[in-house]
Amino acid sequence: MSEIKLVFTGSVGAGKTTAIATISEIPVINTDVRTTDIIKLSHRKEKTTVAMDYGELTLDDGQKLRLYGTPGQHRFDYMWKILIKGALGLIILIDNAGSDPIGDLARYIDYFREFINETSAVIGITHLDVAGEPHLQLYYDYLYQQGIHLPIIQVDARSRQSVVMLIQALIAMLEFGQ
Ligand SMILES: Nc1nc2c(ncn2[C@@H]2O[C@H](COP(=O)(O)OP(=O)(O)O)[C@@H](O)[C@H]2O)c(=O)[nH]1
Ligand SMILES: [Mg+2]
Repeated sequence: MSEIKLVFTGSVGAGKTTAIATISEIPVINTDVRTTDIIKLSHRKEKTTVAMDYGELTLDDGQKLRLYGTPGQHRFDYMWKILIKGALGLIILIDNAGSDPIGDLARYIDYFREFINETSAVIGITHLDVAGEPHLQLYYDYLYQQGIHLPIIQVDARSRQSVVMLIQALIAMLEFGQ
């Protein structure tokens, strides 16, 4: 049975931990701690991931997905390098309700540029139900300026169907060797 490692990364509060928990068929391993315990986060989150999330999902064809979530905060970015090793695909989640979502995307694209060029990635924009702006077109404009062609998909990390669609888009790209 083949196994595929996928990594979820993206801004704090975008929904990485939730997305993995929503689709995982095993109880997720997660290293969330209360934000007040580690840092005064000026954010609406009670908990944040300090090391990683881990879950698993078996597709209909028997392929097993190993799902890793990175901590969002840049102060833990040493974990990003560790988690991305051996990964076949990257899912970048961006919180559309954040203070600078396009800037967030820019930072993750910059950090993972080499990986994206060598393998594959999809971008999921969350919280569009609570923040309609910026429109997806602005994200496309940014990628276009960067000469990067990746799918950008609206996603709600709380919805299994929504997260599975995002993953299927990534798998399809892997199969086409993009
Ligand atoms: N309204 C709304 N809430 C979402 C969406 N996606 C995730 N959330 C919520 O956002 C919060 C932060 O998610 P979390 O998974 O901890 O983010 P992480 O920091 O990326 O791991 C949780 O309360 C989720 O239920 C979305 O599309 N819309
Ligand atoms: Mg998290």
